[in-house]
Amino acid sequence: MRAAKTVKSQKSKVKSPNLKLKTQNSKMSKIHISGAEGLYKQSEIQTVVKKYIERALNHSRGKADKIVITIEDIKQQPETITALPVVTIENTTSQEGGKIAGYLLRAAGISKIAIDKAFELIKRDSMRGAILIAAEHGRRLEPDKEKGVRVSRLGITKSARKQLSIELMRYRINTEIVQEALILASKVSSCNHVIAELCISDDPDYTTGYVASRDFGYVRIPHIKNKGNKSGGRVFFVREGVDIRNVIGYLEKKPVVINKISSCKGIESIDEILGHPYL
Ligand code: PML
Repeated sequence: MRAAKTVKSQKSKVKSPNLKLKTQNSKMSKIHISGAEGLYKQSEIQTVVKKYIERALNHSRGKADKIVITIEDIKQQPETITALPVVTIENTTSQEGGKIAGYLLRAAGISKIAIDKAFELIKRDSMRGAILIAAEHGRRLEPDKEKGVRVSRLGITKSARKQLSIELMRYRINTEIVQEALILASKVSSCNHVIAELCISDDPDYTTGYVASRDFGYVRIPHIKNKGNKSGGRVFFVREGVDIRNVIGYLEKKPVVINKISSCKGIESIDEILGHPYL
């Protein structure tokens, strides 16, 4: 399901080629409000579609004027995976949040140049799909830079969802946003060619982001950006030299379902998460 609304872009001052400031006329543009998807049995479709419609109509980001629902018959048997373990780090400022994300990504083996590039791209514009960056040289890899990569065909079994809710409830983080982000991050990290992921929400009211990797799981960073900031996105750091079509094929097309949950933790320090003092 995807929901969007049309808004008037505000008048803005832009620099014309001869460097004089001029005012642009306001334009209409579409903004993304909500998106969700899953793998379900045929018998569950009616209930799920109803839930998606309710969600699109009552979203905190505003009322959708366009909702698109697509139902697709998936023939391929899904691969089953275990969800990443969830842990939360404590931080108070976005500067600190950015530094923590950087430490974790460095510890996962991502170069500084690739990390800086990821933050620069996320700050520059919010993309619907994810950005792929080569973990060492920091080159951008996805062929369609406008669209990015849309992680699709992912789900969770009913019993695993129940177990996940129990785990997340222990730390008072059992929300749809956390569950869906974890499902996505678990599929992404199950792709052997992806080393780590950085996610910053594009919702201006949601300041929690995460760094995920097979090495240390799904690490939530509560203040990775300031409230009111609309920039956000996902970056997947990919091993150098891999066939990028295979990576995109797996992320977009391979059906993957979570059938096991890892035990989650509450708040931990970066040293506890990494298992050794970082500095
Ligand atoms: C999103 O807006 O969908 C991304 C949310 C990422 C963080 C979720 C969490 O709180 O763990």
